Amino acid sequence: MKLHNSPTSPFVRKVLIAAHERGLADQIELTGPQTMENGELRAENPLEKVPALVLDDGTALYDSLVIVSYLDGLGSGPQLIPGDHAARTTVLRRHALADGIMEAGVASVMETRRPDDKIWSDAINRQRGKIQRAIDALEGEIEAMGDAVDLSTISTGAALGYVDFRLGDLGWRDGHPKLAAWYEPFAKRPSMVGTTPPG
Ligand SMILES: N[C@@H](CCC(=O)N[C@@H](CS)C(=O)NCC(=O)O)C(=O)O
Repeated sequence: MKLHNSPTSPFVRKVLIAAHERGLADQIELTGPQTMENGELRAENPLEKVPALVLDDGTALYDSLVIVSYLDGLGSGPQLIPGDHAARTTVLRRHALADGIMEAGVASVMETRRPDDKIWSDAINRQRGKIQRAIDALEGEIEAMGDAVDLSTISTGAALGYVDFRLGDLGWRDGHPKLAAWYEPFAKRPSMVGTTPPG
């Protein structure tokens, strides 16, 4: 399998953490970010976004949730998306919170990369507000998430890792002691350590 990737994308990291947890990391060949520039990614994912996983038969899978769902049916290790309807809905809802942090985080970082006279601080603050409210919500959920390794906790790890990487000034640990206490050991899992964005 070939994964169109970027070393800094939190969505790619979500997929790679899932691959590690399912024992599949060594079956995935990373393309490197150049396929975002040279047209290869666009040819395989019309949305031109990473991650996109290209299977050995040429089928391309996107986006990150679909790829994690695919990996969940391969390999071994903890089941990432429960089969039970109620449990699956809860995991997907919590995944949506974490995914929303990633989306808003990436959007706010992209906004800062515009030419100075085109940066719109209201847009940045709107995205930061989403991140802060989602982190507040996760503070209320994290005890129930416990030490599970599933789509919701993997995504939460990837999202908080991205906030540390790009938005450290948010100081997300302040006022979120339960989430901070959960993240500390989770961030030491080999799947997290092995997928840390370049410093
Ligand atoms: N919903 C998508 C989001 C993926 C995404 O936004 N990827 C970003 C990198 S972090 C990207 O490829 N951006 C390029 C673009 O939007 O043109 C997923 O979960 O895979």
